[in-house]
Amino acid sequence: MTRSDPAAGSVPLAAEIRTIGEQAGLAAVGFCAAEVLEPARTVLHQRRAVGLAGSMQFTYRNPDRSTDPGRTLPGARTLVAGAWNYRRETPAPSDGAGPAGRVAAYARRDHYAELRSRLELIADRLRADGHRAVVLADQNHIVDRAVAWRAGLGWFGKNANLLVPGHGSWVVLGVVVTDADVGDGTEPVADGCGPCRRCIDDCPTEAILAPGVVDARRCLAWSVQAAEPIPIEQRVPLGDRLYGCDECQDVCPPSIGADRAAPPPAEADQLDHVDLLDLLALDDAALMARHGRWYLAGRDPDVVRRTALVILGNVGDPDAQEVLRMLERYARSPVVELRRHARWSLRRLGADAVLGRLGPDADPDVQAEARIEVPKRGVEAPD
Ligand code: B12
Repeated sequence: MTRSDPAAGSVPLAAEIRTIGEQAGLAAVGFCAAEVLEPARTVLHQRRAVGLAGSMQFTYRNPDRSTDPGRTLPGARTLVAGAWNYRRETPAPSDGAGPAGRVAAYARRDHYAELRSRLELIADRLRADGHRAVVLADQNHIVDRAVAWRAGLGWFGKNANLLVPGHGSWVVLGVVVTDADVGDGTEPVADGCGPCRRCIDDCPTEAILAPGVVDARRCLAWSVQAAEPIPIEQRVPLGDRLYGCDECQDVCPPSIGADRAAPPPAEADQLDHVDLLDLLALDDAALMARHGRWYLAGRDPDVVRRTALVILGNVGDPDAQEVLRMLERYARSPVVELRRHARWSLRRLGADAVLGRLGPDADPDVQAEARIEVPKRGVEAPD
């Protein structure tokens, strides 16, 4: 429990760990006993059973494993949770740039690597005393938010995100699982949402079914990662989102307030917008070299291409020949999913001449989609 250092006196391990994390720049550090994570276990089983997980695997693949720290480290006694604030200044898009897709804030640089390296400092301190320590961040071994909540880092927002006082939900979360006994743990943080329900009301696809309950099948953050086609009813709400969706955080008063109270570091984001024509011109190897850090089902570069094709329909200039040429090229692809999304965008842009030249698609699913009306740009029904 304590470190014997004759010069410094005895510093409780918990305080020392907290100091190591905070001095390394973590937004919050806390700890709790390494017990089975209920209610997360029950919730995972229930949501999977009723289909809310869609085709997601992650922590849903084996809920009993991902809620039992002892399965990662036999003899685990303590979970140390850490939060890393990923909010950064976003430079204004440059004038005259081509159509671009937006990247959610957490995915603009490798914030998980930043978080992990800091948690490793804590793990190293524990190892120095002969303890075992395993760092996890966004892996499938443990439900990070459930640990962070227990460890007193923040409260569960109605959007299911964990909000850290002073930082909002602009944090990624990780855990050190250790067999060290760090102490009594930190008290959970009280709810900070009150009656607010902005995230529920403003979700573009009504994916938050009830406070804390996200239907992944409707969540744009999942639709842009999943193997399945982007559901047709989500393609207009997708807007210009290429990877991730921040809407339920962008409208969240404590998250907005956190930005105002403590402006994000001036260090610019690396990748807030991606030029779509540029991306769609890349071959597989070049595309994965740029974006392979993102989760794309099956590590399939066509997952991000298909999203880019839909965005071209939502934000591309209907009169720009380079946009129409790119969509036509993909509408002739041997890959049915690319043809499907390219055709949808040609219809969204009202590119009748190109569609006439293409004729009907050979695939029956794509033909069936052609019978569903696509809202043409500029003539969407008012809210
Ligand atoms: C699967 C997953 C997703 C899925 C499903 C999200 C979901 N809500 O479950 C998809 C792909 C949609 C997704 C999206 C995003 N994700 Co994600 N995702 C995960 C992953 C891999 C597992 C999450 C999980 O197990 N969920 C299952 C259920 C059990 O968890 P839960 O929804 O949190 O359930 C709790 C609440 O419902 C709460 N609860 C129960 N009853 C009630 C009642 C009330 C009133 C309330 C308020 C709460 C509440 O208790 C439940 C159990 O703990 C984790 C990484 C990890 N290994 O943990 C990252 C993780 C959750 N994702 C993260 C991020 C950043 C995101 C996005 C913001 C990314 C983006 N910008 O696009 C979005 C946010 C979407 C959202 N509003 O949830 C961060 C969250 C950080 C934070 N501050 O909370 C995590 C923790 C990754 C990390 N290590 O930092 N994600």
